[in-house]
Order: sequence, then structure tokens, then C-alpha cells
Amino acid sequence: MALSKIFSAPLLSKVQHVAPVSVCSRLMSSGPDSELRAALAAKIPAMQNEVKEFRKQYGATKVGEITVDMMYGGMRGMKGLVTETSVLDPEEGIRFRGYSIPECQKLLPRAAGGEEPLPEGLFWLLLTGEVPTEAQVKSVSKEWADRADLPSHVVTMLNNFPANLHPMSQFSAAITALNSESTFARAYSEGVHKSKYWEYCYDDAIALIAKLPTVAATIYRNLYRDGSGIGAINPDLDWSANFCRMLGYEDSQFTELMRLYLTIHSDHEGGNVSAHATHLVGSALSDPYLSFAAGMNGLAGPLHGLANQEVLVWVTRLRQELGGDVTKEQLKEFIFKTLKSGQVVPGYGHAVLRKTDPRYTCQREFALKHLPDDPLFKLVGQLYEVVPPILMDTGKVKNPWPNVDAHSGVLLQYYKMTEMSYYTVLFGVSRALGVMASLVWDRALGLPLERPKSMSTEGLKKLVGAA
Ligand code: AMX
Repeated sequence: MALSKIFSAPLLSKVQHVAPVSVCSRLMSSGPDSELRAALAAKIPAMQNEVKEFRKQYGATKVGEITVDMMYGGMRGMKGLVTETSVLDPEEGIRFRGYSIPECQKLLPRAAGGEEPLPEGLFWLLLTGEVPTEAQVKSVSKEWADRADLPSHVVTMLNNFPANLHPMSQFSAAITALNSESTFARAYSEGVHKSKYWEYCYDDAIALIAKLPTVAATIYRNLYRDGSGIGAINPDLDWSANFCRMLGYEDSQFTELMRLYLTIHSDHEGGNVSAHATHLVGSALSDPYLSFAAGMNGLAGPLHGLANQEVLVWVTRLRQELGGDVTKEQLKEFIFKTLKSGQVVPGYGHAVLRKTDPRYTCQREFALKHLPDDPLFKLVGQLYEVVPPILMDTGKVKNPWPNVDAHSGVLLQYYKMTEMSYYTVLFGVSRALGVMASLVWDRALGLPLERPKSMSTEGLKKLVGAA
């Protein structure tokens, strides 16, 4: 079936005139009957009140000191943001609303016959702080399936990108162009009261998350499957299952991997580049599509999300140079060569973590269960033994341990998704869950325009009394 036939949704017409708020509320598709929206709405007043009271009492309390090194050093360790959805402990790793990854794997609803959590459940948890029931998760799956269609101009745009345009550029551009659908932008231009911003932000967040797999699968098919159709969305399937089908993967184990993958890449508190960029751009009241596109442009950097592509490129080069069976000594030499040429070892190190990333560990557990004898998985295990001591010996790397990106590509390769330049798009689809949940809360709490103060070196020297 031709793509143009699959996507029959009409473009929203451009609204320039000022309409009353009652018209605005009719713009939203996730109306008050949405279970998740109602659960969120019930949480907001108490949280608004809590923050108001807290600020009233402790607004002037100091939470840390800023050093000159922090200002030049990428603001490491500087506490300057409030993010509700998750907290990253340097020693333990991520907790989503207080729950570790193993706890989420245990507590969040799964698909029938599945063992991994459904990302829909994690989104509910991130947004509301509550572990949802199976029925609640199903209602989210249904809403995302119902809203997965793309406007025709986005399909046309995707179909006309040149094959040499990186998948992340295509992804980000399509997300930007999707802002034709923003009910937030429309409501704002129509003069909606700021106390209602979160409602439109929520509606956009739901629509955006629903549409991301369709965007991502269209990119995949165009680039790697000669533009063969992505097929129709099945309203009875969960978000990940529909995504896998659109990509063209029928293996139920791959779908399980995707459920895990899309859950664990979702959120990593507020300071990472993609989350921070989304939050920053959103603070200008740019709509959620524009804000998320900004986050994706950050995710596309090799020190952040593109590291999952970089790992596979690096490992592939390693195998080409050294062959299949490699000794520890050969690995060491290859790593030294990487470092000597002024490059980083991709997949290792972290700006906050000081231990092995639990997102790495849970992927390793998945591999041990499903692909214990895979040669590439074994190589990843060998690297775990060889890389950290070498990085430690440099004397400057603060965290020599592997991060999430050291493992993800190897699993994808096993299930025959070999196109490594696509991997960051998968990361991006998942990251929407965390940063969109945070953006809704940003608007619910009325967080203002973000605008920290910068200084020149001259001004800073004067401030600290330097000669
Ligand atoms: N290989 C080689 N050198 C590394 C290194 C690595 N994996 N990790 C850190 N270093 C170097 C830094 O480049 C820096 O060198 P410099 O002083 O000469 O500039 C020095 O060690 C100190 O860096 P740091 O304080 O330990 O790390 P950071 O907070 O500045 O950076 C990160 C963190 C992730 C960018 C860095 O560890 C890195 O480049 N890792 C490889 C890329 C990667 O895997 N990124 C993905 C991170 C997870 C994610 O966001 N998806």
C-alpha cells in the first residue's frame, strides 16, 4: 500500500484569528475522558500547593556553591534544575519516580505472555508517580494507537529526504514539521489562560509520543527497505508491538527487547543534554514539538545518544582489524590506539554515574537469557574487563564503567537490525516518554523562562578578586 494512502489524516488548518477558550478546549483530542489525563489532573493541585508552600518557607535557602571550575566545566555537579520524573544517583543509577530498573521490571504491567515492562506503564509512572494497572496501561496503548497517524506534509517531507541525510536529522526535522498539529501553539495564539497550559502541553505530548514510532518506522523503511509500506496501526497492539510491526520485525523476542529498550532509555533526570534542551526550549513556551526536536538535536551528538551508533562503528572496526577471536592484549592495544588518536572509547564514562550503568546491566541480563553464545555479546563482555582499568590509568576519566550505549547495539545486531546509524532514533523515540512527562509538569508548575546568568572571563576574574 502506498504511504500516501495509509496516512489520510488531513492537515489542521492554520488558525490565525483569536477564538474563545471554549474553542481551544475542543482542539484537544485527549479530552477529560482520558484516564491518564484524569489521573494527572488529580495530582496537579496538590503538587502546585506543595511547591508553593516549600518555596514560601525555603525559597531563600542555599543548596550549594558554584565554583569557577563548574562554570568552565559544563556545570558538572551544579544543582540548578528541578525535575520530578526521575533522579540519577551516581553510585546506584536511575530511579524513575523512586523505582529502580529491576523494580520497574517487576512492578509495571507487561504484554500478554511477555516478561518486560510496557513503556506505556513507565510513562504513566513518570507522569503521575503511580504504578498503573493493566487496564490503565491498555487505555494508554489504545490512545497512542488511535493517534499514530501523520499529517500528509510530514509523510511527503520524509519521503523526499535524500538517502544520505542522517536518520536523526530526518527524525528531528519531521518532529519540527509536526508542530502544525500543536494544540498548545494554537491555544496560546488564541489567548488561552496560563493556568491551562499544561492541558494543551499534555495533549501535544500524547499526540507526539503516539506519532513517533510512525515517523521513525517511515524513516527506517525509506532508508533501508526501499520505501516499502509500514502497514496500518493495529489498535489492539501495544506501542512497541506496533512499532516493531511498522519497522518490519515480526520476532516476538525483538518486540520484548523493544519494550525493555523503550522503557530504559526514557529518562535520566533533568540535566542530560536531551532533557535539558527540551526543558530549556519549552521554557520559552515553544510548543512541545519544537521543544522535543531541540532535545533530539542534542541526542544526536556523539557524546550523548549518538554514542550507541559510535559503539557499533568502533566495535565493527575492531573486528575488521583484529578478526573474530581476540586476546586481551589485542584489545588493550586497540583501546590504546583509540586513546592515542585523541578519541574517546564510546559507551564508557558518564557525567554523573560513577558505577556500571544499571541500563547496561539489564541489557546484559537480557542477552544472558536470550543470546548467551552470541560472539558480539561475548566481545562486549571482554571489553568490560579490559576498558575500565585502562581508562582508570589515564588518571583523568572520572567514571571508567560502561554506560547504556555500550550494550544496546549488540542486541539490535543479534535481531538483524544491523543499520547502526539508525540506533539513536530508537533512543529518541524512548526519550520522549521522560522529557514530555517533565515538560507537562513544567507547565503545570508554571516554571518560568530559563535564563541563567553568564559572565566573561574578565568579569569572573574581577568577581573572585583574581590578579
Ligand atoms: N574515553 C576516553 N576518554 C574519556 C572517556 C572515554 N570513554 N570518558 C571521559 N574521558 C575523558 C574526557 O574526554 C576528559 O578528557 P579531557 O580532560 O582531556 O577533556 C576526561 O576524561 C574527564 O572527563 P570526565 O569528567 O570523566 O567525563 P565528562 O563528564 O566530561 O564526560 C562523557 C562524560 C559521557 C561525555 C564521557 O565519559 C565520554 O566522552 N564518553 C564516551 C562517549 C559516550 O559513551 N557517551 C554516552 C554517554 C551516555 C549517554 O548520554 N547516552
